Amino acid sequence: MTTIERVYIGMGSNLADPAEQLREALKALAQLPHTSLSGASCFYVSDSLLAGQPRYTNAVAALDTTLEPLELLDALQAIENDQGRKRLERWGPRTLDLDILLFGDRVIDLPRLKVPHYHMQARAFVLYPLAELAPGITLADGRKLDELLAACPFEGLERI
Ligand code: PH2
Ligand code: MG
Ligand code: MG
Repeated sequence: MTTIERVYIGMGSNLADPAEQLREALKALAQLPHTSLSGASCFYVSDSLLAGQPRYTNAVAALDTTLEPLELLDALQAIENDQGRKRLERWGPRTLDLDILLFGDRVIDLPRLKVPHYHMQARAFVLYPLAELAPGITLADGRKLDELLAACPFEGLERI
């Protein structure tokens, strides 16, 4: 039997009209095979974690998919590439970043993919949009979203 998994994708852009990049990416996510786009959060603007970069626009999307995690990762990287992502430096500015935050109840520890996404607990631009789509959720590793939110101030996020 094929399992349909609920997956949350963190989306970010800080180049070339970021909000438009996220809108384009949502259209591309909706076209993925064996996948439906089940929801999208509002868009949020915040300073980059790295000084000297343009501000980011971020959002979270919810997918229901029967793709396997690495198949989905390949598909997300293809969308990033289609939207002009250049992999020049780690954490460099980017037209589009699509990160698998949560993949059903799975904990994944592969060289290419760690889920739940590393550092998501400390990133308001991930936690607050995720909470719009999945309020009260418990992560696959047992952490509660509400507790992560309580430790991560909304400060610095601007909802657009
Ligand atoms: N992504 C980064 C570095 N800094 N800052 C914000 N506000 N949003 C991001 O998505 C982000 C960042 C590299 O992944
Ligand atoms: Mg990222
Ligand atoms: Mg990424």
